[in-house]
Amino acid sequence: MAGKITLTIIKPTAFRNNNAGAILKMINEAGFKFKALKLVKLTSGQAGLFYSVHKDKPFYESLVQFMSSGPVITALLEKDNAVNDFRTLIGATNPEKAEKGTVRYLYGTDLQQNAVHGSDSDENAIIESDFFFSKIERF
Ligand code: IDP
Ligand code: MG
Repeated sequence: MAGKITLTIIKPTAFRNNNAGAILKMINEAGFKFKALKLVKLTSGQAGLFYSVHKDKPFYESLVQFMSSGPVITALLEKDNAVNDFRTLIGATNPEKAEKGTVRYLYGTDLQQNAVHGSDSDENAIIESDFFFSKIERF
């Protein structure tokens, strides 16, 4: 059975461009509940750890640099079928290929600066939630 949680990050450019409020509203209106939420600035070490599955990809260094370039909002979200429904809400990785009306279509500026992260599996949703949130930060 599909899990009920997923982890998102509103990436530095989307936050800097004042799109966080609109994105959080879309997330809420799509039926996700906030179980945890905070504003943080990652060090490059922390961003590197978060994206370590991509460490052999050509875009890794640049991604790590980008993700540690400014504050981000991260949230633990709850909904039935959370991982898949959230990826539908945000659209394809490349904003140019994302469906109209999706978060990445609306707020992504390029393949790297694509506005938001969304977990890719139930297993990674748990790992990523544990990366950001302690027990007393969850509701
Ligand atoms: P996802 O975020 O849709 O799950 P992943 O393949 O897991 O996509 O890639 C993680 C992040 O790395 C993407 O959201 C994007 O910011 C960045 N990225 C992915 N592929 C490329 C690329 O080819 N060039 C530059 N950045 C990329
Ligand atoms: Mg991914």
